[in-house]
Amino acid sequence: MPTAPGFRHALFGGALLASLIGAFATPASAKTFAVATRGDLWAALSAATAGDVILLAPGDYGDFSFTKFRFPGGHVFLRSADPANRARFGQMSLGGAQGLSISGVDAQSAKNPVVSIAGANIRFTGNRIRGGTPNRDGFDDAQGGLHVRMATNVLVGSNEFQDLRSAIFLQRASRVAVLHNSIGFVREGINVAAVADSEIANNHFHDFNPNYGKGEHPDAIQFWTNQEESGVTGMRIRNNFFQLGLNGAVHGMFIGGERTGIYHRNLEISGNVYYGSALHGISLYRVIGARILNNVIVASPWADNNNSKLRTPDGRTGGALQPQIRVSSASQVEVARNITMKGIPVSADSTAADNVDLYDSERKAGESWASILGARPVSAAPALGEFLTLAPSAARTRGIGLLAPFAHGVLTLDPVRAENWAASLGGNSAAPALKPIAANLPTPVGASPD
Ligand SMILES: [Ca+2]
Ligand SMILES: [Ca+2]
Repeated sequence: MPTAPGFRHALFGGALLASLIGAFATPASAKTFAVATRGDLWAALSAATAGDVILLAPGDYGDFSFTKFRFPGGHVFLRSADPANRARFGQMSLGGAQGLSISGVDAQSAKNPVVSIAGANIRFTGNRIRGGTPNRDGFDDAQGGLHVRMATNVLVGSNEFQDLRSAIFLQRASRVAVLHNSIGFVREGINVAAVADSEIANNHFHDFNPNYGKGEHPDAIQFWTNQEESGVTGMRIRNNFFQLGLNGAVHGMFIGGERTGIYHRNLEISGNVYYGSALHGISLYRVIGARILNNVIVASPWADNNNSKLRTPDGRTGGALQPQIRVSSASQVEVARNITMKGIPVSADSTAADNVDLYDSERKAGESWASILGARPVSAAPALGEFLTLAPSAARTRGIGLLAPFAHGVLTLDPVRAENWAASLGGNSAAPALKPIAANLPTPVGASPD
């Protein structure tokens, strides 16, 4: 059932007002609850009001449902008391919870998903989320890490996701900010459907462990529209580092759409760096209105196999192709100042200008790596700095590619620092500052492959 737009906007308005009050008027009567058991925690949540702090003593709090707790007018701050001995949870269910800030805890469970959020005005920061078999290998895990569904005004920030079938799932939600998370030892990154006015930025994707033997189609970020009544609208994907120099294809940003007549609209994809061997560095299908600026999409050495059928019997190793930016099945797309492989096919009503086409081993054509990056990154996990546009160079003068490094991945797992960082971002997640797309839109043709 889709969320009606009127309902969604009314809810967001309330959440924004509440968060502003919380930011500027922490009540003088704020209390601190020190808890050490599940019973203590339940009692503290039952007694708390916005502005209060709940300190969790070291220990195991098991599966815990926060669903019934709603704190209007701000947040109740829940965090580990001892940064060196973090509170542990199993499955954390935030159902329709409102006004909760949870920082510096560990959640680990074989249940699916490990953490779920379906309420409003939630901050989830500095936490570690792990699935059923925590051995820094996603091959043997069946869980989703964190689901944000039917929710609004949610920050998922500076968390570590490991040992998961998929890290994050955003669906039918608005005002969701997914910032500075480290996502590794998983088989799929972030999946997004029917989300509005949200941002995915400064995340670090690394060490994926897909099972190609099961026919998996791993993506760091995948959008879809299957069984949805709307696409994703108003989304910014910025300054993410996709460090995926593996012996197998993990796609970067696969912005797909399965349903005829359902489009993603108003997207910005800027300043991201993808290093890997999958076809879809950035691919847009059934999209109307997007800006793709200053991304760096480059092939890892594995890509030079130029063979999509390299699967080994154990399922650990997958195919290899030159990664690309593909926007030929999207409408009204501006593609500028990117560095990529094999050129950029665009649709008739889109524009591509001032992009660099790097030399690739398939066509044996393109601009030299030395002239654009100085040297080709070749290790399994090159540092972000290896993707900076060479200085000085003609490409840098033209403002192409990555001109300055950006912070990526977890900023802190410390309970207090994570909580303070979240508070410093303001009361709600960032809204993309994009222009509305013009009316009388042409209908793009073309469906997603797969
Ligand atoms: Ca595992
Ligand atoms: Ca996928």
